[in-house]
Amino acid sequence: MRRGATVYLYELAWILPSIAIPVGMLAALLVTAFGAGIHVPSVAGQVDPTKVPETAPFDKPGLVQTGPRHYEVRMVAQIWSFTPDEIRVPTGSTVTFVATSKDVIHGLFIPGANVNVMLIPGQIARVTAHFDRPGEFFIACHEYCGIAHHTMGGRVVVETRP
Ligand SMILES: [Cu+2]
Repeated sequence: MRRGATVYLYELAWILPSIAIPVGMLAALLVTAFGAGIHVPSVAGQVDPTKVPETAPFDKPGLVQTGPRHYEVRMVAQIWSFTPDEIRVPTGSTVTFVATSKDVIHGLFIPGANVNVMLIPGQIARVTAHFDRPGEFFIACHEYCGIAHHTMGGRVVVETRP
């Protein structure tokens, strides 16, 4: 093979994957986002962060039953606690967390329950989890929010109820 042709083949061997890989990634993104409907938990609305205690549904934080084995938690995060910080639901519950922050950026992370969102002042986060087995799930703030960040937590207690 002539030298010029070899260089051309090497170049082609690099150029083709460098086009194919991003195109493949874009295709995977489009298929999962629009085909499979997979999205990151997104912003579910806005709230004035200085008026959280007066604004529904955060004026009455807590657990609300919305249907058989369906619950909604209206949750407010502030330095350095969650309100409410303990939630009790029966096994097999579907729980939607509607949460925001009153002050700085916090996180809402429940390991083992597929809950992982940022709580940004002014934004409402909405995320749904299923609790199919009894036990205790730790609620953690996983965005560093100040000197007592490590003490900011809570728990979801999934109880066996008839
Ligand atoms: Cu925090």
